[in-house]
Amino acid sequence: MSDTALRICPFCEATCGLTLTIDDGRVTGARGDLDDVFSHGFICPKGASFAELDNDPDRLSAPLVRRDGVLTEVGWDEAFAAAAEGLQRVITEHGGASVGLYLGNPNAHTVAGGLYTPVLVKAVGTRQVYSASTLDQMPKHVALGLMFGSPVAFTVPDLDRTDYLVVIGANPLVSNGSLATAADFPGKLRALRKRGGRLVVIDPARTRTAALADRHLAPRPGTDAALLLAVVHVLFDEDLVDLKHLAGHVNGVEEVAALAADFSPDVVADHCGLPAEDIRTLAREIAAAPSAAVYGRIGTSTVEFGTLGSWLVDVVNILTGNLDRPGGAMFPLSPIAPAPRPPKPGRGFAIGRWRSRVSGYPEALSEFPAAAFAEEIDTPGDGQIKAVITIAGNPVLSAPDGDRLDKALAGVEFMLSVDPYLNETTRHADVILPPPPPSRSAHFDLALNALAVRNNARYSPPALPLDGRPDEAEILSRIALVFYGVGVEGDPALVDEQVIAATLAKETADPQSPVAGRAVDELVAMLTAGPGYERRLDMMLRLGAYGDAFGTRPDGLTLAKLKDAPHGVDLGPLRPRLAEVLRTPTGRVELAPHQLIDDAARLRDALGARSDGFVLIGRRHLRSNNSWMHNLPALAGGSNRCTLQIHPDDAADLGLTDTAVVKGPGGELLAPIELAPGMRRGVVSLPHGWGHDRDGTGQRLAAGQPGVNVNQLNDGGVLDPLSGTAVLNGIPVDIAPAG
Ligand SMILES: Nc1nc2c(c(=O)[nH]1)N[C@H]1C(S)=C(S)[C@@H](COP(=O)(O)OP(=O)(O)OC[C@H]3O[C@@H](n4cnc5c(=O)[nH]c(N)nc54)[C@H](O)[C@@H]3O)O[C@H]1N2
Ligand SMILES: Nc1nc2c(c(=O)[nH]1)N[C@H]1C(S)=C(S)[C@@H](COP(=O)(O)OP(=O)(O)OC[C@H]3O[C@@H](n4cnc5c(=O)[nH]c(N)nc54)[C@H](O)[C@@H]3O)O[C@H]1N2
Ligand code: SF4
Ligand SMILES: [Mo]
Repeated sequence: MSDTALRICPFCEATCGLTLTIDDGRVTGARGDLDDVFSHGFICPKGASFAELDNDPDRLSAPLVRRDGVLTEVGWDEAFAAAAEGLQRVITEHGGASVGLYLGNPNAHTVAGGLYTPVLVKAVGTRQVYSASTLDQMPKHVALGLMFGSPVAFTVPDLDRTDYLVVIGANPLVSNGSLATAADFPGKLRALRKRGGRLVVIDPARTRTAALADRHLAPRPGTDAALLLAVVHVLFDEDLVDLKHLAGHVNGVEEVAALAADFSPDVVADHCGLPAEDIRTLAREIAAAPSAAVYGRIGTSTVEFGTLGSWLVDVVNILTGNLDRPGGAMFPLSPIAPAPRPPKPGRGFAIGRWRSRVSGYPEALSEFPAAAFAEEIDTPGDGQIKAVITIAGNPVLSAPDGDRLDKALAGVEFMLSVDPYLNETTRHADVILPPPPPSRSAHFDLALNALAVRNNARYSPPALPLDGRPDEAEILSRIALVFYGVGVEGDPALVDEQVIAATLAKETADPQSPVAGRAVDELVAMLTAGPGYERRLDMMLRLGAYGDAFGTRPDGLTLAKLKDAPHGVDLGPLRPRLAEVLRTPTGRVELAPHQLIDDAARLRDALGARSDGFVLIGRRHLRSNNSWMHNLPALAGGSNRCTLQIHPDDAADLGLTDTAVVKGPGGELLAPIELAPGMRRGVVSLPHGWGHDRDGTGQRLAAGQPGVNVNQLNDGGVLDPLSGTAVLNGIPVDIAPAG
């Protein structure tokens, strides 16, 4: 007899509810949960492959420890002891500051990543912290921090209600949405058009999302900031600025007007490769729409002017009065966001509080650029990284110049990876601690609920028992205990109880907290009796915006209530809440932070400096997920291939028939071409996450169709200066026929 279990899908930001089929203690199928309050049955090919991923025979089921140079399966006690010994050795000799950490993307999709990596980073006490954020959304964090005083004050397009949506540099029909958590993004875009709304897509490639749009503008890559600044120019020039409810809450409008004065559509048209009239029409339509939202993602973020572009997305939303109102760009309210306090000025936001050792890059959100990880490992001197910990990441493929990082990692004194796969990065580890498969982990969206286009709360307990292995919460807690000085054999519950005690002490002492003045012991005793992560989630929910405030609001949320609602709790449409979110010292939106105004000088210089060579961009595929899902039969093959997409006329001009040599600033590679009539002339695309041809990895299917590592074309020398984010889109390349 089959059984079923509900499980939120952790493979992308859409957070679809899945119904898993379970036979004989293993997952055998997955379909969309029709009753899920958020996803209503939507599913994509990756979610549908949950069983294959869960049961992948190449997934590590036991820890690996390097013995005489060879990674060898050992028991958990031995592996933890080896991890502790290796780390301790380096800490004793070089100090905790010599430990470098790299945190990869799936940390945003696991309970362990959300709750324990912050504890671990603090316990290690190093400034050598790197993550996929500087290959992704760091520009947005910096822009939000400077504008709103909080780097996590994300807005999302109010997809269900907007009349006019501009998607710039995103392809949600394939990615299923990012920094905008919306299960069934495709359905929501169709619904928008059906109710008479309009969709504009700005992308150098005619993507599936662009094909759905009322209008597709195909600019030259890397020019979104100039394009958006020209939109701002038109808004001022044609007297279309209308702050509406935001009037009186925004500083710096004149400074933005002054900046935009130099960037008329006619001035930027050549740089952007678009007719000036198209830019004017866009600005007029955004201003005229009853409600509108501009939504930008990777193509606006991982580019030379990433922070400027990410900022200007919100500048347009603000100048047209579309920030923080239904149908516009709104701030979600996560169930674990602290209960709102009365508005008060914040301390503001700073970047560059310290700088990296080798290239002097400024920190952003206490991280250095992922593109600088290798140089901090392989450059000798004081402060050099001597030990590396990677958690859920594969920077050898995901960051620029993986060959250099590959060599650097081979030379560190000790490396620990927490990862289910032996891959291009983890193959260098001395110890690999594999987390259990997703069916044996609990799920709660700590990060993504704060980006949801409709407020909701859902919890999935583990669908299957752990079978004697530690979960990832325990793995990360035990590593933290090494740095606490307690030792790896300590009680991992210590970590949770310490966080709980510290959080509740702070809350009860805060006169604005819903638990002000109460006894910490009393509150601790009220928490659920489950594992530590459940106790922490219960605490966060109860202190949160919808929480029961530990009994004060009996109708409020607790973890027990979520467990009683396995399809989730709908918390309603987004509602205006700018005042709660603002943390600037002035208590107003800072539309013109000086760092951004100053950085625009680079943009001015770029306008005159265009070259006519080819530029490279990236793309994603519905059946691929960064570097780590190329090992599943259901997802591999077909159109999911690592090809160089190029316009047929460009291919003909170059005499390309099958394979091209592509040369970039960081190296060259051979790739099969794929004719793509939807690609802008002069632009080519290669997907990332491929290049599975290195020795000593353990993903057999992926190794059989390795593809090439696009990031080897990139030397990582060009970063968005404010955020330290690598330029991954808009890279100059030379292309020629192979042979
Ligand atoms: N199926 C699938 N889903 C995924 C992932 C995956 O690998 N596979 N990855 C997940 C992750 S980690 C993330 S961060 C999200 C990303 O989510 P998205 O940002 O929606 O993903 P992309 O498909 O990379 O879309 C970026 C688009 O920007 C375009 N572009 C490139 N350069 C420029 C430019 O200069 N200007 C403009 N306007 N457009 C440009 C590209 O052509 C591309 O269509 O997707 C997530 N979802
Ligand atoms: N050229 C180019 N490069 C890019 C991009 C691009 O668009 N173009 N996109 C960038 C973006 S947006 C991102 S987010 C990065 C991603 O960069 P990374 O996060 O470095 O790479 P991933 O391929 O996502 O690797 C995820 C790793 O997590 C492991 N993993 C999966 N599930 C779990 C789990 O539950 N626990 C643990 N501990 N590990 C797990 C996988 O085995 C894999 O090793 O790539 C970036 N690189
Ligand atoms: S869209 Fe994302 S969350 Fe939904 S099933 Fe697919 S991978 Fe999972
Ligand atoms: Mo990402």
